[in-house]
Amino acid sequence: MALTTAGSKLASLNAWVESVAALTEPQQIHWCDGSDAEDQALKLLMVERGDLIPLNPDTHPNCYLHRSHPSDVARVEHLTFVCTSEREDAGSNNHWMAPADAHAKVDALFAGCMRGRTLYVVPYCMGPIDSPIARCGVEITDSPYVVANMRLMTRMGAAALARIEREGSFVRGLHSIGELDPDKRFIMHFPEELTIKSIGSGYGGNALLGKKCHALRIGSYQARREGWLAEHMLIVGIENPAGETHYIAAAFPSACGKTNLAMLIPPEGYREAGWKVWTVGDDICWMQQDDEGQLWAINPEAGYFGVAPGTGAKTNPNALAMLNRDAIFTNVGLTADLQPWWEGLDQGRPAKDSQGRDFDPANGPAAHPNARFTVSAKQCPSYSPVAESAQGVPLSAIVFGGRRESLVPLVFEARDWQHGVLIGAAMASETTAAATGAVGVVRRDSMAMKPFCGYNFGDYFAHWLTFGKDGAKLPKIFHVNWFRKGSDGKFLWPGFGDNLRVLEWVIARCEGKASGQATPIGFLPTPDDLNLAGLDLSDEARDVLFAMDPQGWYREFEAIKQYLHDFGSRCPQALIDEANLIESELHVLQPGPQASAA
Ligand code: OXD
Ligand code: MN
Repeated sequence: MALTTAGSKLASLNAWVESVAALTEPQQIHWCDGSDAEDQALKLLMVERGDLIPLNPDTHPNCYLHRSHPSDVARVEHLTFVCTSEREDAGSNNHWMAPADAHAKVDALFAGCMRGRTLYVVPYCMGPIDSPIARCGVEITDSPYVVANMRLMTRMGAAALARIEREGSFVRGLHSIGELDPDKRFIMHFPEELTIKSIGSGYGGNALLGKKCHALRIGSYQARREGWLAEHMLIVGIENPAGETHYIAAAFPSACGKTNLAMLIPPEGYREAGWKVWTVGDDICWMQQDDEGQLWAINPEAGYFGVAPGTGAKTNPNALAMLNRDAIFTNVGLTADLQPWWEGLDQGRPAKDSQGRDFDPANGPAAHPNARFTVSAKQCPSYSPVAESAQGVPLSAIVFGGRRESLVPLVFEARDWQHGVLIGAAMASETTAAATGAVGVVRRDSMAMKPFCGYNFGDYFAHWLTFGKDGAKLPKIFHVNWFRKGSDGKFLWPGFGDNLRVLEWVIARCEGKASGQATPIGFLPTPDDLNLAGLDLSDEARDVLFAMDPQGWYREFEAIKQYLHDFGSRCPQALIDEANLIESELHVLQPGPQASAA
């Protein structure tokens, strides 16, 4: 077995690579430098093996299609474990396995799994390479597809290795495609050891270990230990006509439009008036608090791993504009002239479906509902000029949101930080295709972190509360719902670019310039508080989107309290008290005998 490069100056890194090689028995080892030449060579190799299909060089230069195994198209939450010494530390929000058992289980699968294959050592940095908020890791993988994606999604290669050698510490991620067998698939996290072991899947969320595994599961654990926050949030800058930019971080569950919101194009009237939207990140946000309590945020990622279906000229023209060069597409359909195709794209026709069969609507959509694109963040036309800033961007607001067809109004604002943390903790949403399992079922998804928090949610809520120090210059917290449906089952709010109307109110509230009505669940705008000019909202939409239904919310708070109680003594009492207070205020508003009983 020959090292193709000299390894690193860090003995602990070399020793780890050697021990993994002894276990997995690769044919050769390649230390990735992240160069163009390396990337091109890997892509050539994958094309030769049939793992990548080059797309039309005229319309999509340097773009490729990858088709994954049909059983390997999404995250597998039931096979994802957080392996802390104490079960309680992982919490009921995670699947747990004792670390020794988990190591034994996966190491048996890793034994000899790279025979005949190349072991790639992928040093990467999550965040701008010179940012104090950034953290580094090394992924070992036997998948060149993973290497090519990691190069787009992280700062990968020589510069990251230099930082790792300087700092002497890094998160260890071991990945192998293994036998690509769903019965031998595990995504194991060992937060106490800053280690990840993932086998049996090549799907991004399971295999690009910098993303969900490091930046969220291990990252959230590191963040609690070190006093910061690692969140499943987009970061967007909204520039008003006066040239002032407010940064907003927003948490939505997977496949609820984070990428679209991060790249929003203002409606015509707003554009003419001079509003601009700047994309900092579309999925993950790491935040640190300064001495004044201000939260500063970076996007730890360097690219977008976005859901392709539904991305079109109306929903996300910025995304479309960045996808016509240097991109990797996974499980999309293909036109006859080798252009990528998915449902929601306004042009072209599919000739092949995501599995490479001749397209036949009887087989379902051409693109898999969780088909993805991977592309460098820099290709986004709205990429923020400060997205690479080492200190990050200062946050004015944090927005939580879910996919709720009933009850939840378009937008409301928390009274204070503690109430905001409760709003985040109580978040619920209908499930999507980003994870294997039933779609459309409402489940609680605190801060959109249910699949991603690397420790007990009770401790996580307590950690969030620690930022709410007296006098801290904290962002205001809001909740939005773009997905409310009317009696005809259709969405009541147009969404996409028009979401800026809601963000304008959010910013005006942060500046103390807009009014809101106090209700037990928080401050709500009236239709007059939002700029709805040029929108054709139905009477039902005007009634429902801005209303608070006390009876429905009373029932919701009973469920929220039950959910919090399920975390037992780890759930901070302050959140339970806050929920009790709101519930009693809602009780008073109930019609009939209940109200008089209050
Ligand atoms: C993602 C997800 O891929 O949340 O971002 O599943
Ligand atoms: Mn996500």
